[in-house]
Formats: sequence, structure tokens, C-alpha cells
Amino acid sequence: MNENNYIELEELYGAHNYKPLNVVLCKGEGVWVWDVAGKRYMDCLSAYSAVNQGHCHPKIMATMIEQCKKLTLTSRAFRNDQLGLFYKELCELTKSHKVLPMNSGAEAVETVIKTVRKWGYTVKGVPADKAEIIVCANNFHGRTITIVGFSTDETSRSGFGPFTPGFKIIPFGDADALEKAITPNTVAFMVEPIQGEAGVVIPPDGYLKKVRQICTTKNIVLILDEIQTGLGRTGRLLAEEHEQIEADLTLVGKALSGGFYPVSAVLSNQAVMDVLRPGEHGSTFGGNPLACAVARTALKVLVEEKMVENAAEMGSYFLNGLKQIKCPLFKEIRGRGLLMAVELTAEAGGARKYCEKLKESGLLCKETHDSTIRFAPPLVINKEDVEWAIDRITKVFTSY
Ligand code: IF1
Repeated sequence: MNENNYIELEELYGAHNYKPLNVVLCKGEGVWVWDVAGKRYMDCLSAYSAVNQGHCHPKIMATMIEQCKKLTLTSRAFRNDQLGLFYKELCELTKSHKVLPMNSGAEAVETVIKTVRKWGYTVKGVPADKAEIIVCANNFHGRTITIVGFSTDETSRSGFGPFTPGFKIIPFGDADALEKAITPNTVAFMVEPIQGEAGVVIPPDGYLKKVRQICTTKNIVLILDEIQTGLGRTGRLLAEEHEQIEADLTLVGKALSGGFYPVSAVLSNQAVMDVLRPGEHGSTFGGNPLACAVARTALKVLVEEKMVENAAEMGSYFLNGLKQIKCPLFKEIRGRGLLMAVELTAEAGGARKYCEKLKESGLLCKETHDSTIRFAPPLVINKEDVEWAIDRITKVFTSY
């Protein structure tokens, strides 16, 4: 079969809920992926930061194979020998007190919504069914009905109503707006430290610090969604570290498994997570021994191979490389660590065609919201790889 045969199958039998680039990948290693014709590409999306450790990391792979031979799924009706060790290692690494393991990022988001609502009713004394959660415009927290209900992106939400009540939307980056939106029924504020899908939108310096202080003063739970920004992506283990704050509840996912398996988790301080009692929440696969074993090794290699430090160093190298490119089509270049984006001017006519051109030159990336291209390679990228990428980006944009 050739590339077109694979594409035809996808188009014929698959729902059309994506419009992918026409590249059919069959192999991945580190920052590189190969298509079915044998052409090599640098992956500058990393499966939206799920492959921070690089494609098919050998140590994570070995753990997965080993665990598959022993035990993959027991349900939480019974205990297993991986779960407690996963909890301990994840809590120690992230300075958390408690973990609730789930599978997808959206499930972690839904879990945190249930948790803070229950905390509001049983601890804060909010009247039943009156809990309010504040979120930001241009957020992306997943695709369930509740989550898209508080999205401001029409593509994500239109046609899927009716939606879950109890959410308020404020502008991102505006701490005063948070203060004004709080009512006696507010239980939590949920925000991405950097808005990924919105186009790598970095809040003003001091924003997270102010937000932390407001939540503490007003006794509302600060939830940071680090599903995309966490686990080294921005050059710190968690993006909250850029402002030396600590969330009350933190969401992680994606790279928690290095791209081998859906693993997500809600990290919490003692007080909030303890509102959940047996039987009130769970999932068939949440906390299964295979997920835990894979996640333990994914975290281990992240630390042992100094990927977080590398993300900081290579991120500034990559960002400076982008800033050296003199191109009138570049409206703004943004980034923190290896989460970067180039916003194009309206004259550029949309980012998609440049992603197609970059694909032809061997670099895979993705546009977001028409005019922005996100660059987020695996955290194992080295200087030579960055120079290779900058060279191709320069050629594509200076040829316009
Ligand atoms: C798609 C976007 C990124 C996330 C944050 C929760 C989730 C995500 C900050 C939910 C997931 C993924 C979803 C994926 C593409 C990708 C994405 F373009 F959709 F918006 F990264 F920006 N919080 N993001 O980024 O996690 O349930 O997917 O495991 O839906 O196409 P999930």
C-alpha cells in the first residue's frame, strides 16, 4: 500500500473530525518520524506535548513490554503492585500530597470539576447545586460536553448543547477580572499557565502570582491545567514554577506516559482531594498497572536524562533562532521552553499553507486558529536538530 491508499481508507471509513496534513507516518524515534515512503521528518508538534520524551523512548518501551508480560489491568476493585509506587514517585516529583489517576486529560478535567464542586458543598458551605467555577476565554481543557460548554471557541462548542451550568468566563491574563467574578458560590478558578491551543498565549509577568494570592485570600481552589505545559515542556517541571507558585490542584496528562498510553492525573493537597469517598468517582482503566509502570519510567527518564533543563536551554536557542528570521509575515514570536509559536500577519493568508511547505521541507508542525504555527518538538532535541529546523523554517519563510 502507498500513502494514498492509507489516506483513502481513513477518508472512507473514518469520521471526519480532523483535517490532518497528508503525511502517513509509520515510524518514530526521538525527534524524528518517517512516512510510509521512507521520508524523514522532524516532529515539531510532539503529539501536542504527549511525546516530550521523544518517540518510542527505549526505556519506556522496555517497561511497557515487561509489564505487558505480567499484568495490564485489574480494575480498582483490587490493588496492584505499581499504583502505590506511581503515586509516591509522582507526588515526590511534583511536591503533591495526593493523586487521583485517570486516563485522558479531559477525564482529569472532569474529575477536578467534580472534586471542587464537592469541596464547595461539604467544606466551603456553598448551597447545593450552586457551585461556580471560573475559567478563561480562549481556554482549551478537552472535548467533553461539560468542557466545551465553557469553551469560547465556536468550532469546539456549537451544535453540542445543552451545556453544563455553573461556569463563568473571564479574560485570560487579567487578575482584576478574576477578583470581580468571584461570588460566595465560587469554588475554583481553572486556568492553563500558558494557553496552548489559543496559540501559546503567555500571561503578563506576575499574573499567576496575583491569581494565587486572590484564590488564597478568597478561599477558592486554584486549579492549573498543566496537561500541555507540564512535565518539562516550558523548561520547568511544571509551568507554575516560572512564577514560584503552587496550585491547589494540578492536572497532568499527555507526556505522563511519554506517548505510550493514555495516562492522566489530578494532583492535590490533602484537604481538597479528601472530600472524595469510596464509590464516588473512578474509571475502568484509571490507575491500571500498565499505565502506572509506563508513567513511572516516563517520569524517570524525564529526570535522569535532564529533559527539563534541555527544554529550557534548547527552547531559548530555538526561540532566538526564530527571532533571527527577518520575515514581514511574522507578526509575533512567542515561547517559553520548547512551547513556541509564530503568529503570522493577516497578509500571510493563513498558516496552513506554510505548514504544508514546512512538511515538504521535512518539518511537521500544526497551525492553530488559522494564523499561528506552534513549534513544540520533543524535549530531547539537540543543538544540531534546532539548527536543522531553523534552517528549514528560514528557507520556507524567506522564499515568500
Ligand atoms: C484534540 C487542542 C492541544 C489540553 C489541555 C486538557 C486537554 C488538552 C491544556 C485534554 C488536550 C489536545 C486535544 C487534541 C489536540 C490537543 C490540543 F488542539 F485540541 F487544543 F494540545 F492544544 N487540557 N489537547 O491541551 O486532554 O482529553 O485530549 O487527553 O482534541 O484534537 P485529552
